[in-house]
Amino acid sequence: MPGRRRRDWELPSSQVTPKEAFLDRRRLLAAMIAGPAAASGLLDVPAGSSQEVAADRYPASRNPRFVVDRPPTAREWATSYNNYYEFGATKRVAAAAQALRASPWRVTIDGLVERPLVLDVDDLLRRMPLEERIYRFRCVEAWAMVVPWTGFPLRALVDLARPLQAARYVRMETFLDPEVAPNQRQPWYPWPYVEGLTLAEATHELAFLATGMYGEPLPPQNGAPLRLVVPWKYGFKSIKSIVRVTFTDVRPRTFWQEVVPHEYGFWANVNPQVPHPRWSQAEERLLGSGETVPTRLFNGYAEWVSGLYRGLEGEPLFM
Ligand SMILES: Nc1nc2c(c(=O)[nH]1)N[C@H]1C(S)=C(S)[C@@H](COP(=O)(O)O)O[C@H]1N2
Ligand SMILES: [Mo]
Repeated sequence: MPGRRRRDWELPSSQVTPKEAFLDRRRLLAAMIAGPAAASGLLDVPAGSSQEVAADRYPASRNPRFVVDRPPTAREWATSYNNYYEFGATKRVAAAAQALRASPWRVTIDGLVERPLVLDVDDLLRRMPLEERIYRFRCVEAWAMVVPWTGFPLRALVDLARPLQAARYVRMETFLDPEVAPNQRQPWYPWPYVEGLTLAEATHELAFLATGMYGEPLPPQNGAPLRLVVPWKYGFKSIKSIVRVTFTDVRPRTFWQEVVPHEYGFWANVNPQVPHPRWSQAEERLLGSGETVPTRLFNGYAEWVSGLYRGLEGEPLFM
């Protein structure tokens, strides 16, 4: 939170050696149960205590590399004006989303990897170097916000997964449970929600897996317990409540691509000069203040990410 003091047991992120923190795969794996046992139903995640263990990781130290020239959006706005179609097609889904139980929660890592894994999300985040990053966020519907996310780089998960040479894409999937999310009974949507990145995007330092926001664990409506945040892309790429991460050599067909292929593509990078077929993307409305401001190329992250797209100019990079 703005102005909060770092607790003395929290290391500033500059003091955390990424190698030590991310790549201690053996120790992490020792505490987790690997693929085959879990797949055959032998995984036994202890219930109860894990939620509290994870909660004491908040707030995490802010990484000063990731700041924004606007104040964070009021928490009340960011947590009550949401897109989460599993719980309804309006922005007021927070109440319905309370049905989501974020613990225990397992994430399957499979596909083109050295060894498939099933991870308990509390185990995972206890071992990841949680940090806070303030990012811009831009929905394709032309509203925007600034959010202090807590989480860890997606790259750390990729390193853990050890993708094979042939892997070129990372496909991510949201939970599927119509008992919890009644809108998943609507057959005209291709449930579960799916999103994807190239491996180059997924290992870019801005690609972030959020487990919290505003110094606390993620509320259900914002994608608890684990959601993607890719701030240079339209918000629909930032898939919520992830249960599966698959490494593949095939470009994933994403949820919104399936629903409206002529409006939403795979890349979905923010560009004020490329209008949506039904509206301009030149400006955006800030949640909370309601102020209208110009949209920026790659949502203000062009210096960071434009290198990712060299040689891909023939692709529809901005839809
Ligand atoms: N599973 C899932 N993930 C999702 C969505 C969704 O409907 N279902 N909506 C997306 C869209 S369109 C946006 S703008 C962001 C909204 O995130 P927020 O509610 O945290 O602002 O979530 C994205 N991730
Ligand atoms: Mo969105």
